[in-house]
Amino acid sequence: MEMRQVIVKNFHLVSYNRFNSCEDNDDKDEDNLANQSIRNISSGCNTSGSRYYRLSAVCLTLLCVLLISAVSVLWVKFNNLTTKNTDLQTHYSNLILEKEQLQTSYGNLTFERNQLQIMYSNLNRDKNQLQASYNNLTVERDRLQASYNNLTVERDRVQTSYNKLTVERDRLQTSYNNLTVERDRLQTSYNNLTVERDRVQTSYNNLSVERDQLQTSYNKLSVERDQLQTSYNKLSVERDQLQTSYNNLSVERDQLQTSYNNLSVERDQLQTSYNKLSVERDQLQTSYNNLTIERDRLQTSYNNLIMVRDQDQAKCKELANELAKLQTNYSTMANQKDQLQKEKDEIQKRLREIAAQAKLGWVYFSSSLYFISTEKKSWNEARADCRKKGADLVIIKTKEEEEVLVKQLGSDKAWIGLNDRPVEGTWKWVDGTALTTAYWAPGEPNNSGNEDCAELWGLLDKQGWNDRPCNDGVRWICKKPFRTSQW
Ligand SMILES: [Ca+2]
Ligand SMILES: [Ca+2]
Repeated sequence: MEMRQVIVKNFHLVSYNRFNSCEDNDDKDEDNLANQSIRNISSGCNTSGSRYYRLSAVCLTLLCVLLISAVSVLWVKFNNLTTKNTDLQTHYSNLILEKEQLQTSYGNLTFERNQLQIMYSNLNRDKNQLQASYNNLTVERDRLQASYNNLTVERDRVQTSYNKLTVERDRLQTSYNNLTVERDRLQTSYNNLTVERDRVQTSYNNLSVERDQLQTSYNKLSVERDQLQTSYNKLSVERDQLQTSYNNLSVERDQLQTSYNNLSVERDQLQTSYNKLSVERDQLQTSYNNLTIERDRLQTSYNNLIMVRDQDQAKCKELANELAKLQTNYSTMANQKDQLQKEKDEIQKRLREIAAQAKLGWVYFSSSLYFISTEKKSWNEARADCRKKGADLVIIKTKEEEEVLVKQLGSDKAWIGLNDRPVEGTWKWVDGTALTTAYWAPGEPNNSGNEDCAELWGLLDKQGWNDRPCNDGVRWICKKPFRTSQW
């Protein structure tokens, strides 16, 4: 219905425009065909108005019929389109539903695809692991195969060795059996030998006793042999003398032989004598040989004795030299002993003198004697007392001397032989020498109240020298050299 109202409205608008265009025909002359018609109509308007209106009404009627037909056609088409639109709407709804179903299916499929993807990844990883395991197993299998081959070879070799060892073992078993029999035999022999050894040991002990006895006898015989050797030497000399006599007699016998040539008996006798002499000669020859051997032995002993004697002589010379040295050392030590004895006597004498001085109150230190008074006097009176004692007030020259005097003085004060009375500030010792090394107490000398004489402080908190008015009464220290000659 709406579509129909729109179409009618458009038709009235077109008619109205056509009517307006008749009124404004002077202004509208662009389109050629329309302008021609309009000019014809305009010219008709001027000529015949009724005809124009009838023609217009016919045209309008025709136009209306035409429009109604068009509208009908359009209405039919619109209905068709509406039906199609409804169908399309239904179809669209179905499509939307299908799309949603497909969307759900797509989501399910995506989920399943993801799961499948994960499963695929897992399977791929498992596959890779299995592949790696397979590769490792392949390598392992190859290695085991190689090991198996090696073991097979080794087994064959071991089998061969086993066979050899079996044969060797059988051989060794046989040897072992033989050795067992041999061992039993040796054990028996060993037992017999043990018994024999004990018996031999006993015999050895007996023989040792006998050997000792024989050694004793041998020593006795050696002594006797030496005696016999002496006797033999004497007899040799006598034999030589007899030999000389015998030679003389032989000469005479030869002379007699000439005389007794005719006498066979004598010749036989002489022959007999000759034979005897031959025997005797042989004996003498034997004795001569023995003597030669004995002489060589004695010569060797003599040479050894000469060598020992030379060595002993050299030792004697060395001992003589050492004796001379010792004699010299002894003389030197004797002199030193005398010197030391003298020094000892001197020291003992000095000690006695020091002890005597100590009884008088003097103290010894480094070849000097010191007297520390118990009284208190002025510096002048103190010095006069020292001089009366053959000394003077102390002159301190070394740190050791200072320390000894401080120790002897104890916790007190005493005059020393130092003053600056002639020239203030110029300190001099009592022997006139200038002060070079001083041991003043801290802050001294200060000449506080005209202090011109020096005292020694042995106080616990103050040690050293102090200048002090000379008329003050304090203890004092005298010093004199220690000379033993004067005592
Ligand atoms: Ca002074
Ligand atoms: Ca002072």
